[in-house]
Formats: sequence, C-alpha cells, structure tokens
Amino acid sequence: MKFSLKRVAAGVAVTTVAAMTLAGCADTGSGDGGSGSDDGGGAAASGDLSITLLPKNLGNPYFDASEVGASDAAEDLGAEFEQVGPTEATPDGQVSYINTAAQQGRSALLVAANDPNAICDALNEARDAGTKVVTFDSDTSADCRDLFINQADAEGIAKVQGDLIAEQIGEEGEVAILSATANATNQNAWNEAFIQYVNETYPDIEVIDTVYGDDEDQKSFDQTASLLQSNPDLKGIVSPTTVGLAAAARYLSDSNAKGEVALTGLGTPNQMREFIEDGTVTAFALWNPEDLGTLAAYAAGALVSGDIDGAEGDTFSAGGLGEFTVGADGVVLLGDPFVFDADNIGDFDF
Ligand code: RAM
Repeated sequence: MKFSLKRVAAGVAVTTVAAMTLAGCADTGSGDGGSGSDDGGGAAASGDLSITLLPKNLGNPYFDASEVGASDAAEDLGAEFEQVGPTEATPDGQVSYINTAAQQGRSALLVAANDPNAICDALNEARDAGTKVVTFDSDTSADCRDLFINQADAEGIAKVQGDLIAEQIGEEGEVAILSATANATNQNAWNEAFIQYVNETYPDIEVIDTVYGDDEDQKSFDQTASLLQSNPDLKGIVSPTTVGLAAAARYLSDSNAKGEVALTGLGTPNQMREFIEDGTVTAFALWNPEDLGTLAAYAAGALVSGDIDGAEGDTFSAGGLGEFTVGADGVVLLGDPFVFDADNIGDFDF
C-alpha cells in the first residue's frame, strides 16, 4: 500500500500510536477468562498462540486484504496463522471449519459471520473447548463471541453512502440496493440504517428495492441487469459490498445506463480504479480491510494471553495501529469510512 488509510480512517479509534513490546509472558490459550487487566503486558509466547481466520468466503479481495493484515499481526505476535473458509458465503459452509478449529485446539478464531445465529452453536462449542472467538466485519449475536471488531458504525456507513448517492443523483429519484447475502449481519444493519437515513434526510429519494448478489460476481452482475430492466426510472444503485459494487460497475460501464444511472457503495480501490477512470463511478467508500484483519488478530492475542477478557473499558495494543478500547457489548471500533474518488484513488493499493 502506498498510503496507509489507517492514518485517515482509523484516527477516531486510535488513541495512542505507541509500539508495545509483546513479550512472551502468556498463559497459553487455555481458554479461561484471563485476568481482565489492561496493563498491556504482552501477547502469547511464541508457539503458544495459533490463529485461524475464517472469512465469509474465499476468493474475495476484501478478505484477502484482511488476511494480509491478520497474518502480519500474527507474525508480530509470534503466532501460528492460517486462513480457511468456504467458497460460497453460507453459514453451513463455515460450521465445519469452526468445528475443526475447536478440535485442533486453535487458540483463537477470527470469523466474518455469514449469519448472526446459525453458526452460534458451533462457536460456543469452540469457546467451551478453549478457543477465543473474535468476529470481525460481520458479527454474530453477542453471546457467541468474545469480541466483535467493527470496521465502522452502521450510522456512519449509512450516512456516507446516503450522501454520496444523493449528491450523484441531484437528491431526487429512485434508488435500489444491491446487497450481499440476505443473512449477512453487516449489510443488513447497514441497509436498514441507510434506508432510515435517506428517508429522513432526502425526502425526494425513494429506496424502491433491495436485491441480493450473494457476494458472487456473476449473480451480482445479473442482478444489476434485472434491476435496470425492471425499473426504467431508476436513478441510482447503492451496493454495500465490494463484490457487488465491482460487478455492478462492470455491467454499467458497458451499458447504455452508463452516466445515466449513478452507482456508489463500498468497494476496494484496486477493484474500482478502472471504473473511476472510465467515469462509470465518481466516488465510493470503504475502510482499510487490511487494518481490520490486523486489529482482529491483535485483539485475539490480547484475549488469549489474558491481557483482556473482553470487558467494556479493556484496552490493548494493536501494534502500529495504536491502542484500542473495548466498548459496550464487546465491540472494538476501527474507525470511520473513507471516500475514494478520482483525486485520491491513485494513492491506494489494496
Ligand atoms: C464484501 C463483504 C464484506 C463487506 C465488504 C464491504 O467484501 O460482504 O463483508 O464488509 O463487502
């Protein structure tokens, strides 16, 4: 990455940029609650910490970036690291990997959940077996994980997408949402907040439909085509998924609707660069998914070592990202979303 988004996007959450010495003084992933102290005494000793990353699905550049961040943090923590996951973003596809991680006695599991409840039994069995569970990107219900690493709050994501689409369509007309899977905790929360924000802020914009591309490129592409066909008056599409946004942009860039129907949402700069350059999209938003992986891995290290137990007010170091504090309901916030456009996209490489 040429420019670290964490400097601009995560500034809200970063209170101190202080490198900590993560010395080996761990109580080795035994799964007990730990001391709950926040003295930042260090992570697990080398060899004691094993971290498994389980994204919604494999093959998504967004989660590939999270893996880079988590893997770098694991190396810094002296942890053994692996990524596993299903090819399709389904809860059933995730359960077997959760069971395996528990059976293997992995000390921590980082999960982007495909459903808030369907993977809970498996996660709680893993926790009973001593594995710390950190959700990131897409949460489960709070009683089946130790911490949730939240990229940005739902209201902030709703506002950035709402303001972008409003500006792009002149604050009036029909808008549709092209989402990920119907059960995704993150997109569902963001979409609800988006509709509420738009209804309250832009009375002349109507959100007419929400369709699901399941975070599959072809399905998202096809859903874009049907949205345009069935809604001749459509003025804009908002896609709060990196897979959906890139697929919709690819469809639009080669259609008569290019320049007529606005498109924005959440995307990675590398996937969206050509569509910013060819004028299909003028601006979109995201946070740094690499930083999200980094933060999740450091949080896991702090839980396993017993530096924190996930209680509100616990603090821990996330290496170069600085120090973070656990908020209400075991949520740790990375920061604010960031807007990419033609003027700044060249500064980013992820
Ligand atoms: C996709 C996934 C992920 C989401 C991003 C914005 O990559 O659905 O969960 O956070 O989009």
